[in-house]
Amino acid sequence: LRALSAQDLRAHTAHALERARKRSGTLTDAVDDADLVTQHSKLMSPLVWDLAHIGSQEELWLVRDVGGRQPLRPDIDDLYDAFQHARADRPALPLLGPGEARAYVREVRAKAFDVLSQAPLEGGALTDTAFAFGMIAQHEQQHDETMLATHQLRKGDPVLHAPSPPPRRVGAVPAEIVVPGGSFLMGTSVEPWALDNERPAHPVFVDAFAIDTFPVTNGQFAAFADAGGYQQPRWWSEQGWAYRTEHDITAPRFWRREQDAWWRTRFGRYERVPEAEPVVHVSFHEARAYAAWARKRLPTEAEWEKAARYDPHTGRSLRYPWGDGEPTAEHANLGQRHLRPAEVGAYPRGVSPLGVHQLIGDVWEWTSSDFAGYPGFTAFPYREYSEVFFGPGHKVLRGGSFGTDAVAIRGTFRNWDYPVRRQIFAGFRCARDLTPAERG
Ligand code: AVJ
Ligand code: FE
Repeated sequence: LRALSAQDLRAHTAHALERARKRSGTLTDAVDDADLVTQHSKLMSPLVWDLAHIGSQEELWLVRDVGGRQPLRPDIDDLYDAFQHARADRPALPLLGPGEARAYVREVRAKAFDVLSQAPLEGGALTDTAFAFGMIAQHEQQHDETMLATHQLRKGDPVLHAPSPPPRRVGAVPAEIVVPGGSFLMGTSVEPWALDNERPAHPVFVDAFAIDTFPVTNGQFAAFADAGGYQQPRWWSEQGWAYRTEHDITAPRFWRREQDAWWRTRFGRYERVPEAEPVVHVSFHEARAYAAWARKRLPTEAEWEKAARYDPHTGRSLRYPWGDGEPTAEHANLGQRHLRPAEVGAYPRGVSPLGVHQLIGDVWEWTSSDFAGYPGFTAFPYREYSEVFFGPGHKVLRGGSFGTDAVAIRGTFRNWDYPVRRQIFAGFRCARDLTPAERG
């Protein structure tokens, strides 16, 4: 983006906004109006809330703040302010109906494009204006991923369709990769659309460690469940065990045991759990318990980022594991192109310089780190985007899932959630300290 002319940056921005809107349309047109206003889970908003919220944020940031235009619907600001109403309470609000919500987002978008046509975007400079458009494209895509998670929670026949992801295409590779000790540059100060919590770039020392080449698979996770892992407190943290017990959790969300096989529901389909795919819909607590059972641990956020970005030949940190170029269908399973994670080994071109696979796409990966600001963090555009979530209550997830659009993922991108959440497309990979012999 930094190398683009103003005209090209405008086109790139318009394309990102249009791609997001096309996806919002797919997710909301796939079901009828009654379904759009239904709350499919207490954890989620009705789809119609997400749709109008997307429009409301775009009105606030692009039409009013950047464009300095008159408000379209100041009367509904409060309804779509995520901090004013918990998800569980949103269905009871006097929300815009499906037709009104669709008309509203269309009107806002027309005004936003008008603002874009006049916006000063000199040479792709890292200006607040250029950032605001990128942030809005990411915001819509983030809510699209949330709406996709709502689809996974709804009952009924399949309404979303997509081709299968590619099969395993790599040959024999080691199960773990050793990441050398030393300092690397974490975060970014130059990525134009990076959010406040990814900034600034700063050196971090990481001790040598080993990380799994692939995310943990369903087959591996089933072995933990079948070995009684959910029944043995010794693998769980105290908090994790209390959560497991209170909710009587015995398998990943959406799994069911039938005689001697695991089955799952996936966007309205009922199918055998495929062994070679990364496990998805596990909480941080389950990920941590599996890692303990496997005599490993979760990686810290810094370890994950070093495994993903550090190039030992140059000492540089790359934008993505494969280099500085934008993600393509050959690099990673992103963007809801497929409605499932791909088998491990499906993306040889996505490998990091150190040899770690599928860090981007497929499943979000839980890390052991609490969400916190980097040294020198400054909230932007407002404290409520990231800063109010800093602290031990939220764990960081990295890498994006099959439901994350390319615009909303980077080697530096940080997601966060409560350690009990598992309706998101979250899995994990393990790491471990080196043995004295391995250290040499
Ligand atoms: C970064 C995914 C945790 O969905 O709550 C959406 C992104 N922020 N609207 C979320 C977000 C405001 C956020 N996550
Ligand atoms: Fe939002």
